[in-house]
Amino acid sequence: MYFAVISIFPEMFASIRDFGITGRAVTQQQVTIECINPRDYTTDNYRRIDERPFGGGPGMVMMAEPLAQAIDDAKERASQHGCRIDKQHCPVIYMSPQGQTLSENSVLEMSDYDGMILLCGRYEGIDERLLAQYVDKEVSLGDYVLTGGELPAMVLMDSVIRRLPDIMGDDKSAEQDSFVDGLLDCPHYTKPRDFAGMSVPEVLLSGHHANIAKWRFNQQVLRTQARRPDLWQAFTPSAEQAKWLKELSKQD
Ligand code: 4GY
Repeated sequence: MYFAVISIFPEMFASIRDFGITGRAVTQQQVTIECINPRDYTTDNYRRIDERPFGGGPGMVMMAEPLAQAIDDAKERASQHGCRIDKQHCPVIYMSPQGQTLSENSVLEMSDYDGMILLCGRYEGIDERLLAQYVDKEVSLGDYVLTGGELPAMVLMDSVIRRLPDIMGDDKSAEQDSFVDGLLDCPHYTKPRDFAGMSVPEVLLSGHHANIAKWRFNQQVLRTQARRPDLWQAFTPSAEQAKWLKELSKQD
């Protein structure tokens, strides 16, 4: 999968490019991440990318021109990397609190793209005409405001990369995780058997795989009911999960 990131702070992307599972995906060429600095598309001596807002008020606004050229270049590069250049296959995505909230379902849909072009805003934001002309999709991480779109772009890339086929070292873990079946994750334990006066739940040491699976599902249910009643309300169990829920309701 191909990612072009448009940002005035390209060095920030070392953290996703060079570390962990995402870093390995880059090294193994399952993923390409290219940064494009809109400052390189300015024409004045000061390399200005921001200006004061029309109508007045505090802060600065990113100008349309350098960003438009950066996006055109990003599309050129994306096509050289085999991306089909349309919003179905390689959308231009703007990270902002005004967008649709990211979810594991939308992440999974986005993992089918050939690539994406991620536009990172700074200051008060970007000239609305650039957004109207060039942006296919606006995505938010949640109802809070950051100082720039770089961290959100990396969050989006990280969540999409981990849903690509053959990316996770321990293959099944992406599907087994929290949210994939609409429930929170179960607790995890490892060595030592005793820590701070607490032992490991007996069933996990039993080697009885069916009982372990049922226990973990039960923990997911209890945690989701207690912590996220909204998710529990929306949860639709699979046939096997429905059977387990019936068994568990008889137990207490
Ligand atoms: N929340 N979700 C977010 C954000 C900050 C554009 C400069 C968010 O996605 N992005 O807070 N981005 C940016 C937004 C102008 C600040």
